Amino acid sequence: MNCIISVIFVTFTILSMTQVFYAQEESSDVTPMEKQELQALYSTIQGFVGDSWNGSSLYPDPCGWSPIQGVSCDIFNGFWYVTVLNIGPIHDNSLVCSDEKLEFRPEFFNLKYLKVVSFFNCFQSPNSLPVSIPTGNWEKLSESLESIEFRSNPGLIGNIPPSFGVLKNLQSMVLLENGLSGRIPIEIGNLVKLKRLVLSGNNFSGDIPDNFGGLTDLLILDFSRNSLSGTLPLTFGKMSSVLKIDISHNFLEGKLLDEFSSLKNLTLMDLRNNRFCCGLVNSLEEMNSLEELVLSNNPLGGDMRNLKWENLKNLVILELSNMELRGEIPESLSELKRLRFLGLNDNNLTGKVSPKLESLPSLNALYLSGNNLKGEIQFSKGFFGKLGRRFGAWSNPKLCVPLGVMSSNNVPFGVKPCHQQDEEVHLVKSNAKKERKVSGDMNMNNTSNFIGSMGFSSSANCGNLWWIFMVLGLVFNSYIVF
Ligand SMILES: *[C@@H]1O[C@H](CO)[C@@H](O)[C@H](O)[C@H]1NC(C)=O
Ligand SMILES: *[C@@H]1O[C@H](CO)[C@@H](O)[C@H](O)[C@H]1NC(C)=O
Ligand SMILES: *[C@@H]1O[C@H](CO)[C@@H](O)[C@H](O)[C@H]1NC(C)=O
Ligand SMILES: *[C@@H]1O[C@H](CO)[C@@H](O)[C@H](O)[C@H]1NC(C)=O
Ligand SMILES: *[C@@H]1O[C@H](CO)[C@@H](O)[C@H](O)[C@H]1NC(C)=O
Ligand SMILES: CC(=O)N[C@H]1CO[C@H](CO)[C@@H](O)[C@@H]1O
Repeated sequence: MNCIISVIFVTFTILSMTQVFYAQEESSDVTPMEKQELQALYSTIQGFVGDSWNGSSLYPDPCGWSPIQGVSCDIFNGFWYVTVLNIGPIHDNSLVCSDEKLEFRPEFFNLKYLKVVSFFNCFQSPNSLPVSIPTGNWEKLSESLESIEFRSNPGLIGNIPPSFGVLKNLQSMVLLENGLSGRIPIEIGNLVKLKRLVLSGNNFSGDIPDNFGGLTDLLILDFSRNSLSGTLPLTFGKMSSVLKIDISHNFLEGKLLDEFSSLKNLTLMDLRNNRFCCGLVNSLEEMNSLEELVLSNNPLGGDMRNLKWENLKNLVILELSNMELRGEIPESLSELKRLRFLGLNDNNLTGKVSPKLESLPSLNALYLSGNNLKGEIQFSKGFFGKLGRRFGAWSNPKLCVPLGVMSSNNVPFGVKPCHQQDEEVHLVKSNAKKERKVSGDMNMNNTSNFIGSMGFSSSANCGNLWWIFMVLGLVFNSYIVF
């Protein structure tokens, strides 16, 4: 018995010894790593996760048999080098930043083959432990670095260092939702290989530099949710390959550019919540690839009919609310067969609502509220049914819906029935005393409809309750009268 156990034990020992030997042989012969590179990696990580992290004991062979989550390596000239460094809680066993002292150690810049670096949820305390992006030494990474990302780091403050301009192989710069501020350095315009430039959700201020037109490979430009001001640089039109431009939620002003017409591949343009003025420009209708055009909340003004909307055949979302637009809603909108969302609310649009809009096969949200539209909305019950609460037309005093729709389950919120209006118009012509009386009665008889139109109609159970409210209202009214 004992003997068998011993034999098994010895066999196991021999087996595991071979394995250790084999592993050591592999790590020394097949995956050598320069000592300087190894130390640079440990020290860099320690700067972010804290001194208690002992890399050499936890991960003696980080590019070989003891990999670190978030770190990748590659072989150059027969040695392993770190190419990817991701810090932050992405996976369960990711490197997580310390909540005490955090720093960029100078050794970070010795990782000379570093291609991709990212910091997510790392620098958290803008008040007690703010950290800034180092200003020097980036030239050491200028050949290698292709992607740099700081995302959700409220404790990362200060400016974008102008020395980022040396990172000439950079293809992606994402500085999303940090505490960064100051101007966007003009040097960023030198990074001609950039495909993605995201500076959203910081507090950058000042102008957009006027040399960004040189970024001819750029696909995504997102400067949204900052404090940028000034006008759009004319060179924007030179970013001919760009797919998405989002500069919403800033203080940008001036005219929309004629140069937009060169942006033939643009699928998204979001300029909402700025101070753009001076009307819709015809260059908009030349961006044939546009799928989403969002210009809302700008004092733009102008007449929608000046554009050939039918040219924007790919449009899926058209959001033009709160822009001081005048004139009638152009019928050409009904040629945008892919349109799913049309927001024209809170403008000064006049005239009738074209029944042709119903023919848009994909439309499932239509907002017309807060305008000066008039007449009968000639959509079918089925259309109102399809849109439900995604149809808005309230606050158009002269607009009404046919009685037939009023009796259905999808009475549009806050729009009165046409019949009542006609009655009133008719009654105005008869004597005033009678009118007031009769019209008062009529209003009472139709109150249920009015309430229905305020959006409560769907809850049939409330019917009784509303009746009680109406009776109470009657009593209350009589009380006041007497
Ligand atoms: C880290 O671990 C190594 C090997 O286990 C040990 O020699 C060294 O003293 C440790 N360093 C620190 C700072 O604890
Ligand atoms: C953003 O920057 C502007 C201009 O520098 C400043 O006035 C404003 O207070 C800042 N906003 C925040 C939220 O820090
Ligand atoms: C626009 O997109 C097309 C198709 O994806 C591509 O072939 C073309 O090169 C792009 N144009 C520019 C200017 O990048
Ligand atoms: C809307 O347009 C009408 C008619 O052009 C004009 O009288 C009115 O002042 C405008 N309202 C606003 C808020 O601009
Ligand atoms: C309102 O309803 C009452 C009771 O059903 C009816 O007597 C009255 O004529 C109606 N008023 C009008 C204006 O139709
Ligand atoms: C839907 C509905 O009941 N509407 C009524 C509103 O009041 C007028 C005149 O009193 C009636 O003819 C409608 O039937």
